[in-house]
Amino acid sequence: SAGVSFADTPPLAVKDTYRVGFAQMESNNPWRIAETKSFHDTAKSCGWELIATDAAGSAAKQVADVDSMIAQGIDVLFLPPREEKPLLPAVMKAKAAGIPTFLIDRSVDSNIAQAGEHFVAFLGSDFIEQGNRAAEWLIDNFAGEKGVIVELEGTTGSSPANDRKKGFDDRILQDDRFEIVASQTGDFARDLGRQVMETLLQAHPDVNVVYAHNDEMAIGAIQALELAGRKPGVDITVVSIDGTRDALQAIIDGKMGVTVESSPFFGPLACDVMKKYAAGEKIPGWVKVEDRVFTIENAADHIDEAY
Ligand code: GZL
Repeated sequence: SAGVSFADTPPLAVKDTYRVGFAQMESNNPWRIAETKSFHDTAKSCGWELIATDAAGSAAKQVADVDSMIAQGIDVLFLPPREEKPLLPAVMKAKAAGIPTFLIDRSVDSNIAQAGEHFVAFLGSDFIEQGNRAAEWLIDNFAGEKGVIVELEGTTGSSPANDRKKGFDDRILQDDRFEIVASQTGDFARDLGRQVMETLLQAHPDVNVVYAHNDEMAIGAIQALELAGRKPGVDITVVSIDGTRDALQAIIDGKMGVTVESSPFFGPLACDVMKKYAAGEKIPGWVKVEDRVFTIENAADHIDEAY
């Protein structure tokens, strides 16, 4: 959208310090931990009195955490909604309480809630584009005659899982060398990714490509493959998203082909956008984060900045 009309989203006064709600969904992987640290590291320089909660993977608890922040009184809410539909009540309650909300790293069901109306903006990557780029790398670099793909999906009902699936599937199926024989959620988690990969490997021993919606599941899949005597990077191609340290190391070790970056460092961007909004600047409904692609050509150059 062109920008936000302030009549629709609550105003935010320019202050020296802001009571800021940050309702994190979980802390079960390096990506989440890096994002939370980014907000804490930004708080002092941005004048935030940070009220941070962790919903331990429960959308319902994340909604309850937002409720309690509203009751405590916050000036602004930064919310990474775990799932597109269950977090809608949190967005609606914050708006009703006159609290400007910025969605961080994931979004909510856009049929129900829109930027500029129910929340100020979504700050995050283009997950469809990330899926496209993962598919494009595979199309350009897969040497086999036939690509038999197993897909490890992220958290069911989350915008990155929905859009990374859409972006990848739509693109890869344009190349008739490829077939997706199974697609199942590993909830963005390493151990579940490993378990799901073990099961799918039994059912599809001919698999020679794994597409994981995030590096944690990709690393879990690599563990499963090696336990089964397969050679990731040699007899099976692994394609992933995020850009964690372990993934960059797996690329350097020749076990993973590519990881499309999905940066977790939202603290500084959230500060910048919040201050612009308070100063009366128009904020686009989607503040898009640009991502890089990490392969054997550049993984070693970026591993020191990785999380
Ligand atoms: C992406 C973020 C995803 C990461 C996963 O913005 O929502 O959640 O890609 C994380 O690693 O679990």
